[in-house]
Parts: sequence; C-alpha cells; structure tokens
Amino acid sequence: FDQEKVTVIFVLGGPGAGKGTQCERLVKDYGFKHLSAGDLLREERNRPGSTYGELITEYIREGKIVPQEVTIKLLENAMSSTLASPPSTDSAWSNGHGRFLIDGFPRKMDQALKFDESVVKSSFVLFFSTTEAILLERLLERGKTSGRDDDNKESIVKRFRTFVETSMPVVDYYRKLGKVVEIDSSPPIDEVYQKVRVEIDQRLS
Ligand code: UP5
Ligand code: MG
Repeated sequence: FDQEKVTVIFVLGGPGAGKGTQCERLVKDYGFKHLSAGDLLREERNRPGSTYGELITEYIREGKIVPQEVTIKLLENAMSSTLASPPSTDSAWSNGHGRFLIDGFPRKMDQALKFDESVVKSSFVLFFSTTEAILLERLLERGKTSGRDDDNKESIVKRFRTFVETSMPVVDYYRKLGKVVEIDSSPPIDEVYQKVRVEIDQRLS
C-alpha cells in the first residue's frame, strides 16, 4: 500500500480495554474504516470452507496469537477490498486514499515487524490502558450476552497473560519509536472518547 495515500492507526490495549467501542465512535466522526483483527479472525473461522477454522477457534479460546501469516493476509484483503469500494465519498477516500483503524493488531513482535515492512507503516498507536480488575469486570459483564467463547474466566486469565507477556513488548517497541499515544480507558466511555478526539485532531491531517 502507498504510504502517502493510506493512513493506518493501530489501536491497542488489553482485552476489554474499549478498543472496539472507541473505534466505532471514530468511524462515525472521522470516516475511518475499522478493521478489528479479532473480528476478521472470527469471520474467517465461521466462513464455510475455511482452512483455518479449527486453528482459529483453538487459538482464540486459549488466548494465544494466531500465526501472523493468517491475520496479516486477512487484514491485507480487507484493506484492498475497502480501497476498491470505499465506504464514503469523503475526500479522505478519493483517488485511492484511505484511513484505517486497525484494532487489536499487532499483538506480537513478529506481526509488528512484518506489517511495518511489507504492508504499510502506521502513523501512530492509540494505546488504551487500565487495570486488570476493570478489564475483568467489563469482560465478565459482556460475557453474559456476547456469545464470545473467550469471555469466560478461564480464557480471560489466559488472554491477560498473553497481553502482558507477548503484546506489551509491541507497545514498548512503538513507545521507543515515539509513536504511542496512551489514553487511560478507566473513565466512562464518553470521557475517554473526548480525550481520543483531542489526540486524533492533533495528528490527523
Ligand atoms: N466498555 C468499553 N469501554 C468502557 C468504558 N470506558 N467504561 C465502561 N465500560 C466500557 O469493550 C469491552 C466491554 O467493556 C464492552 O462491553 C463495552 O461496552 C465495555 P470493547 O470495546 O469490546 O473492548 P475491546 O478492547 O475491543 O475488547 P476485546 O475483548 O475485543 O479485546 P481483545 O483484544 O481481547 O479481543 P480481540 O477480538 O481483539 O482478539 C480476540 C482474540 O483473537 C485474541 O485473544 C487472540 O486469540 C486472537 N487474535 C490473534 O490471534 N491475532 C490478532 O492479531 C488479533 C486477535
Ligand atoms: Mg474488540
């Protein structure tokens, strides 16, 4: 993808930090295309004839990171088809331009390096931080209705461990590059979003 035309913002944070919730709002106000790596994996798992169905199910339940080849391919395909039929007629999407929120990716160093090198470099990283107690409460609450098979205590503990051991190094890597915008996502949704807007307005041309 052409670095000059395609803007990518990575949205990271622990499980339940509010990545999806904040992305939805940004889509409405800024015309981003929201691509959640987790959602793309769940779609691929449910696609009849998918080669990776069982593998994805297993990895998600165990809170492990699906091999990067699979996830990067899904993201690349989604980006290509979005650019081929843009979600709006806004100037942000004219002449092959586009702006993407990539949510929940990269969450392992190999994914980060591969995507930066072979897909496109991100502009910056929105990182939502809060405590594990808050994350747990949100996920258990959501688990009552989400139907997600990783919203149970056992999977949640595994997701937390993967986040600390495997995904935080990615955040730290981008932090050293000066690309991380950290936002406390403990307050109510609207309050967090106000802070997000300020940061996006400063950085989006
Ligand atoms: N909520 C949100 N914000 C709130 C606020 N400020 N105050 C009060 N409540 C708030 O929010 C979670 C819940 O909290 C909701 O009920 C919301 O209303 C409430 P949400 O916006 O859904 O949080 P999010 O950060 O998106 O949480 P999610 O569970 O989606 O995060 P995960 O990172 O765990 O899930 P994801 O779908 O990204 O990944 C799932 C799995 O896929 C991974 O564990 C992994 O196995 C696999 N995966 C890969 O292998 N590779 C990848 O690259 C990506 C995923
Ligand atoms: Mg999500």
